[in-house]
Amino acid sequence: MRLESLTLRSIRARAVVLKLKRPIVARIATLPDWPLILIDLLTEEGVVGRSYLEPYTIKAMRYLIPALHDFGEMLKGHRVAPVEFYELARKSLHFVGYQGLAMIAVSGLDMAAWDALAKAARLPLCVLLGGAVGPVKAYNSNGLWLREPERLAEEAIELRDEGGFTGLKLRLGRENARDDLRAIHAISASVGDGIHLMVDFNQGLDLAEALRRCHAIDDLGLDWIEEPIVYDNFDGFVRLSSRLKTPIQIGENFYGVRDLHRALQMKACDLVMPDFMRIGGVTGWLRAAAIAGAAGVPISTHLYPEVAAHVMRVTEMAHWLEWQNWADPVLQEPYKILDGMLHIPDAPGVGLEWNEDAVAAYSAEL
Ligand code: SMN
Ligand code: MG
Repeated sequence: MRLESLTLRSIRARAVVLKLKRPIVARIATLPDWPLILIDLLTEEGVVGRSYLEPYTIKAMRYLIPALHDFGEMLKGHRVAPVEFYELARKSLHFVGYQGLAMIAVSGLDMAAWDALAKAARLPLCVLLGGAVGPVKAYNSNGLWLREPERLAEEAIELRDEGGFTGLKLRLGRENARDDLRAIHAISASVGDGIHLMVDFNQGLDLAEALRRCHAIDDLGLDWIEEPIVYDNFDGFVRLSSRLKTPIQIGENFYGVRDLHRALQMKACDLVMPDFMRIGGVTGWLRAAAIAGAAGVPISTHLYPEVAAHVMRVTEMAHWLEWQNWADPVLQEPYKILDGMLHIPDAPGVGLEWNEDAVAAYSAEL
């Protein structure tokens, strides 16, 4: 099959709501459920490109699904060309803004289009992008939420042993800073020295509090401190990064590549970790990764471990892949972790196929 013969027929977007094994308890929200939008990009030639979006709230799916269906109408009959789709879809929503929900919908389309293209070429996505199938270094982000510090010691061992991980992320931002310290100490003592520890405040602090609480954990050898303050306060992040020894990590709330560019120009952070539904899918990632590469800033991924693994294989300053496998219940072949490395299946595209029985079981009425 010649790639240019791939023609979009329609887009199908379905809502499912999964239960989390370890409910999210973060400073910003408590979430027992994990909603997903499953996207199928159907082509005239029979190839189906697949992606999913993780919009955090069930309500957000009410706005995103119609936008995805509108893209399908608009692009019907077009050759599947992800970069062109990206531009056309963005322009079609520019009156409501390039960021927020518009960017999330575009990102979902983009990831499905890249998957379709790689499937048509019968290549894993990372190979289509010029890389090779291989392992990707991952940390386990499946748990260590804001629970009682003493209970985290056992959970940390469980998480480490889920896949021989060498990195774990815990969440901070408890009412009392001393309880955060107890959590860090309990986890370090249980997993030992060889494990990298990242911490995430989930935007929970104001700047004054953040300065105080980040200084208090600055000598603990943490790999990074993530989002201590609200995501769009770049001036605040400049102050924090310039005063702390521990690297400041931001980026899961960059809406598009310009946010990353601006953060790096301002020296708002030491590390970046774009999220695929906000940076602009694969197209947005490739552009972001080029900027981080030129700036010499290590770049990690946020959620979407399957797509993340593929693009990390072609990312100059690839740092850590965030492993969380919350979409596994609806996947036919969940990705596997071995010795702390995520292994990309040697299959065409990204390698996402839906388990339709599970999709029916978790299907959500909106
Ligand atoms: C996070 C991810 C998903 C839900 C809540 C919080 C977190 C992370 O910010 O970086 O993993
Ligand atoms: Mg985070």
